[in-house]
Amino acid sequence: MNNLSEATSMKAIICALDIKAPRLRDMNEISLTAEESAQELARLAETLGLEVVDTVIQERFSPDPATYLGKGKVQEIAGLVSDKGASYVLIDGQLSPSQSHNLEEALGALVLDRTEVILRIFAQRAKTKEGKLQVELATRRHELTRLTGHGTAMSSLGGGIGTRGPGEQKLEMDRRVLRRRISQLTRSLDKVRRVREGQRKRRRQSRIPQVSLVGYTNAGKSTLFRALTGEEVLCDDMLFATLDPWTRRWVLPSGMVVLLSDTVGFIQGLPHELVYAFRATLEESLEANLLIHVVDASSVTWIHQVETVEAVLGELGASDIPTITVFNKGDMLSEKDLDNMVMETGGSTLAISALHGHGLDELAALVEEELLADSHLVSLLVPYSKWDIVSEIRACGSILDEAHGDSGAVITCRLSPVEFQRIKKKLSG
Ligand SMILES: Nc1nc2c(ncn2[C@@H]2O[C@H](COP(=O)(O)OP(=O)(O)OP(=O)(O)O)[C@@H](O)[C@H]2O)c(=O)[nH]1
Ligand SMILES: [Mg+2]
Repeated sequence: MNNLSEATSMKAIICALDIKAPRLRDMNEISLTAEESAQELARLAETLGLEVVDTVIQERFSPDPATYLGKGKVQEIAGLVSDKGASYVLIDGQLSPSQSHNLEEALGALVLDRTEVILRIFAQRAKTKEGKLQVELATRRHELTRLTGHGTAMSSLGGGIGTRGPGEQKLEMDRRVLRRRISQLTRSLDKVRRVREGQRKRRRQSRIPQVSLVGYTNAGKSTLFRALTGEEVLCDDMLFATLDPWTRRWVLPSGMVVLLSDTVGFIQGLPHELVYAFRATLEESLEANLLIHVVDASSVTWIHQVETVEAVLGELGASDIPTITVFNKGDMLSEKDLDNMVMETGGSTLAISALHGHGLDELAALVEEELLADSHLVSLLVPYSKWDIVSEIRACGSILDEAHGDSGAVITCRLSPVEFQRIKKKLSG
């Protein structure tokens, strides 16, 4: 893989194909227009610290097997590269090793495809030990797939039939080194995860309901997390500001306590290597009683973003978790447009502005309603001598009425069957 430090400038040209054959448009059937997708790649480039100096979109029926873009287009871009002093050409698609190699030769610039751009952002942003290990694992796995490709392409370098040429021997060695590193990384990750497993167990035993924020990158998950928990997490107008998950207590206005998690955002074309490497972290965040799917209502591509998030959640086996959809950044839209969005989407849906703190009480009420969906209305006589039980009821249920007498109060509340049994036991014990 190329190294950022090899580049002489931070200028980049974005290139995309507008594929006309519907069958080849997009394997995931999520069809942003070529322009929208290229704009997103431009934002990814900026996140990486690059300056986008031009964008070239070519209409074709399918990618060129040798150079991805058409030969004439490649020449045109080579001219742009030298005119604009660009050191990078970013391709909004996935390149084969030979396409990547041929393009670099023809363009005289470092060529990165979408997967490589995203991997580099993750590498730049990972902070925790686990995050760093996961990113390196994803990167090495990606490199291994690339080497395998090169191997086939270069096997003709071998001396004769049945012998191995120097090129192939070197490749075999590179592959071995990569495989060794991959298994080392996997072992280190397992170790880190065993420690987390302990924390996770304790959390599960505490029986505090878990609520996770999910959504497309830059939708406003961390801003909402900060607004709800008061935790000073990084919120930034860049893609993938958050990589490592955070969990904090969120006390709802009613007194009910939940554990809220903020996590990494999704994006279309998220490299499989990354989903694989981050699987454990993601699955942990997604082991929730309830998801809050944060949608950037101000984005013109919000529908595609919702589809992407739902597809990744499906891939991670989290489709069945009850979900509240919040249309965030409501401050940037008219009330009418927001109402339409909420109405069209249906289900548990709400418009909010995390930045301005609008709609947060309504969100809390909706969260409580969802979490207590399987609860029953019950009455419990709580003696004043055991009054601390009332705060426990408040933390796991919802108190509707208190009727005070001489020695205690009758508490009318909503509790899940499990919590009801637990509280009843405490009262009689
Ligand atoms: N106008 C407006 N901007 C918002 C709102 N919520 C978040 N933002 C802005 O959107 C940008 C992204 O917010 P984040 O909270 O970092 O988004 P995120 O979903 O955590 O993004 P990643 O961690 O990168 O996936 C920031 O510039 C926020 O200030 C909102 O309600 N209104
Ligand atoms: Mg974030």
